[in-house]
Amino acid sequence: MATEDVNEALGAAEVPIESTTEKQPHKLERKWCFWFDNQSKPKQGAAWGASLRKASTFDTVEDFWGLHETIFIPSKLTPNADIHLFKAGVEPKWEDPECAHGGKWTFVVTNNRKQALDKAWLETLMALIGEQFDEADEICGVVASVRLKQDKLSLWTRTKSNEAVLMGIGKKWKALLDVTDKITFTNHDDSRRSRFTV
Ligand code: MGP
Repeated sequence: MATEDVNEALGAAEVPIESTTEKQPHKLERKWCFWFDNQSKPKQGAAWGASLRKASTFDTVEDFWGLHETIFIPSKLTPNADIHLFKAGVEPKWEDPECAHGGKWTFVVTNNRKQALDKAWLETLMALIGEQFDEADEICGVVASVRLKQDKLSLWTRTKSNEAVLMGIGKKWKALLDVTDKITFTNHDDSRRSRFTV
């Protein structure tokens, strides 16, 4: 699918899940949602979140692969778009009660950008839906942010203060990504505060 088609498809109604097999599907431990936010043409005066929308919910391995392979690949997006994979019932917003007291680990993609971004994204998705984190209950979801200067992935956590949980998640994620680059943690309160404009 071409980039324009992807963006158009994601901007339309809820993305239907095409059944990929007639065999008994493999149920995931929990339900997940893909979200999408294309801020490349923001409407003037629109509040943050105006273009954020839930794209698809799934709870089987087969549906995950069907969705991921057809559309949810970061390198196919235009700059200033975000794709999210969050637990069903959790919105990818600071305001969501599950996220409100948390923060995010961020991995900035520096080398070989698009390929590295897609690889890191897929590794992270598989680790999440495969429940590979010991602290899985403390994770809200992950965001891939496609930007002109540098793409990044952010793994959102429920807590901003439980150091043992945060370090467990951060170390595991870094090992899964198999990178030597530093990843950094920011709590959502700091993200809010550091962005005042007049
Ligand atoms: P961002 O997209 O998380 O940061 O937030 P990034 O990607 O470093 O910045 P960018 O300029 O490259 O996009 C960017 C801005 O979006 C924030 O400063 C807020 O104004 C707004 N924003 C982002 N998030 C995740 C939220 C949110 O959850 N709630 C609200 N109200 N605003 C948000």
